Amino acid sequence: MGRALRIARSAQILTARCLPVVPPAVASARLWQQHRGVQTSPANHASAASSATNHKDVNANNPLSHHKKDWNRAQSNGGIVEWSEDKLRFRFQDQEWDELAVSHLWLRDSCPCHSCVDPDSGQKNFSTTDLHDNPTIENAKLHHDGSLEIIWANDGPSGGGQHQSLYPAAELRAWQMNSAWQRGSMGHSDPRRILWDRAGYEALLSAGRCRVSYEDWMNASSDNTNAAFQSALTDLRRTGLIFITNVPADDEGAVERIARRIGPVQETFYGRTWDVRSKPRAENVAYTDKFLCLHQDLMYHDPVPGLQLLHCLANTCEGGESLFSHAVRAAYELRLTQRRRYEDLAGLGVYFGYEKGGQHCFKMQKTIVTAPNGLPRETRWAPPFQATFPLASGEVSSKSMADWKKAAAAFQAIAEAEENMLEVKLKEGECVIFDNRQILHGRRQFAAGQGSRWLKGTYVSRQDYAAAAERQSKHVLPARGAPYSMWEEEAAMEGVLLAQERKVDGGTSAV
Ligand SMILES: O=C(O)CCC(=O)C(=O)O
Ligand SMILES: [Fe+2]
Ligand SMILES: [Zn+2]
Repeated sequence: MGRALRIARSAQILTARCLPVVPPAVASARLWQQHRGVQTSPANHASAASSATNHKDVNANNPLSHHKKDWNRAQSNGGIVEWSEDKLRFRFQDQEWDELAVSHLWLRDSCPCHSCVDPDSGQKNFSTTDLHDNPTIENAKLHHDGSLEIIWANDGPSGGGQHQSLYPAAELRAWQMNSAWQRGSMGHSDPRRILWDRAGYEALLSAGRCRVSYEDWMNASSDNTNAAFQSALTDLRRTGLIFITNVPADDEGAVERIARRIGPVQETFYGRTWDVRSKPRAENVAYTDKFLCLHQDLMYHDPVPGLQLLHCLANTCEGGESLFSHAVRAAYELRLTQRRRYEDLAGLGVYFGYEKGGQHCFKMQKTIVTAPNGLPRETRWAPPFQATFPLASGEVSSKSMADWKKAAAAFQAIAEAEENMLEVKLKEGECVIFDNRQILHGRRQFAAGQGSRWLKGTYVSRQDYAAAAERQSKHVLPARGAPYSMWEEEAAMEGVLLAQERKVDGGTSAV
C-alpha cells in the first residue's frame, strides 16, 4: 500500500540488484567463469541450442501474434520461449502466453550473472552504454525449473564474444507482476487496497481486523514470520490504518520501538519523535487545543513521510476525538462523479510551506497524485499548511486558482462526509499507525483546561515502509501460475465503488 507507492521500481533494479542468486539446480560452473572480454566456446551452449526452430507466427492464439514477425522458438519441458529480432516472450508449460514481450536490450542489460553483476556488492560491472542497440539472441531456453537461459552473440561487454545469461524463475514471475503493475495503479507486489468508508472500516474492526496488541506487534522472530505481526502489516498495507493496543501508557520510547518494527524512524525538523500537547504560542496548530481539520502531514517536506504513528499517553480531556478518512477513496469517488474536478486536482498544483525558527520548506504539490493509468495513487491535502498561491493576477493563474478551489471543495465534501469519516477517541495505551500519503487525519477540539491530552508521534519514510512491504511479499509470493489472483480474498470489501470504477475505466486493473 504504500504507494509513491510507487516510485517506479523498475524490473531492471529488481533483476540485477535484488536477486543475485541462480537456483543451484541450474547454476553451472561455466556460467560463472566468464569474464569481460573472454569468449566462451559455442560448444558450451548446446543445451540452449538443442531445440530451437525458426518459424512464422506458429501460435495463432497468441495475443502477440498480430505482430507479423519472424519468431524463433525453443520448446522444452519447462515451456516455450520465442524471440524475434528485438523482442522475447515466453510461456510456462502450464500457462497462457503472458502479455509480456521484453526487449533484447532490456534483457541483456538485466543479466544477473556474476560477471555482469558483482556478487558481493550487487552492483553492475558494465554500463548500459556498452551494449549494442539491439543485442542479438543466438539461442534461448526455458528450463524445467522455470529459469530462462539466453545465449547472446556478438556481445558488447564480452568484447564481441558470446555471453550466457540465466534468469531465475522468480525473476520471470517478477517481470510478469511488474508488467501487471505498469498497467495498474499499484506496486507490483501490493495487495489490493481496501478503500473503506466509515461502515466498512468499522466492519473490519468488528471482524477483529486492523487491531493488534503491542505484545504481538513487538514479539516477532527476526525473520518477521510472526503471524499476528504479518496480518497487522497486511491490514496496514490494505487499509492504510491500524491500531496497536495495550502499549505501556507511560513509556515515552514505545512509539519509536513500534515504528522500528517496520523501519527506522524518519527524523524531520520536528525531531525523531515529537509531542502533541497543547501549549502557548505553538509553532504548529497541532500543538494547540483547536479543531484540526482533516489533513496529511508535512506536505512541504521532501520526501513526504510515508507512515505516521501517534501513541496516546494521556487523553482525559473532554473532546479531542481523532478523525480519519480515506483520501484515495475520496479521489475515486470524485473521479466517478465529477470527472472534471478530478482532472483539475490531478493537474493543478498548490503550494505548501513552513517558515519559522530558521526552517524554510516550500513545495508545490498536485492534490491528487495519479498512477500511469490515471487512477489515483496518493493525495496531498493539508489546508492549514498551504502557502499562498502564486500571485493570481494574470488570467491563467486566476482561472487555475478558481478551478482548483472548486475542485478542492468537491474533494473535501466527499472526504469529510459523515459516512466516510471514522471517529475514534484514542485511549491511553493505544497507538495508531496510518499511511500519511493516503489517509487523512484530524482531531476535534478539546478542553485543555480539564484533564490532559498527550500524544507522542513519529514517522517512517515511504522508502522504509516499502522495504518492509517488500520483505513481507517475499514470504507470500504466489506459486507460479497464479500471479494476479493472489490478493483476491476479501474483494467484497472493495464493494460497489470498485465495481463502478471497473465499468468506468473499462476494466483497468486493481484498486
Ligand atoms: O492531535 C491529534 O490528534 C493529531 C495532531 C496531528 O495532526 C499531528 O500530530 O499530526
Ligand atoms: Fe497532523
Ligand atoms: Zn551476464
